[in-house]
Amino acid sequence: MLAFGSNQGDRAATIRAALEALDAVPGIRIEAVSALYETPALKLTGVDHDAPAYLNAVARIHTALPPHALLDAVNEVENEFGRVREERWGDRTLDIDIVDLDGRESSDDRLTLPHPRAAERAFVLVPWLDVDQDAVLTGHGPVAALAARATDTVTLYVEPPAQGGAS
Ligand code: A4P
Ligand code: MG
Repeated sequence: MLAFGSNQGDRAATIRAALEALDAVPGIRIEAVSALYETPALKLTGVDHDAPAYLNAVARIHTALPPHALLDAVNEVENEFGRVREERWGDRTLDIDIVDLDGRESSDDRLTLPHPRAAERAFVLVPWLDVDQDAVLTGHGPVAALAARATDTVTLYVEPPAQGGAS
């Protein structure tokens, strides 16, 4: 499962384009995508209602790539969409996290699986339920139970209609 977050620029278009770019990578197939959710920015200091809100979504993937090759691909797509790493948990055009890879548990200096902060984040757990109601987060239990416990707020995002068009 991959999680997408954006709070800068055209957030929905960026997430959609990132999904397409990942699906085009040999060895990665996007199998299912959640709805988009709008969520207040979580900073290291807590929820920041003054920062631009995020759109978050998750996607179920099938991949033939080993975990670090998948991380490389994900990082390339982040860079392609203008991500500049400044402040940790800072505003960004695109963040892609590997939430879970077939229940694998591992950790090194580049990659921790499952993602260490997924278990308490409604902005990951709620969209995850869209694509798999019975999902289980390795080491933490059913995603539905975790989502019920998470305290951050997520609101289903409905895209505004495109401007112009019919006259
Ligand atoms: N890394 C280790 N494990 C993983 C993994 N499972 N998936 C390493 C992806 N990356 C992983 O990430 C820092 C390093 O984590 C990478 O070099 C990678 O090798 P980063 O993307 O450079 O920096 P970051 O995202 O700012 O830091 P971090 O700690 O990954 O933050 P999070 O946990 O990703 O949180 N608020 C809302 N509402 N919605 C959001 O989506 N996202 C964040 C980022 C903060 N606040 C948010 C949201
Ligand atoms: Mg990250």
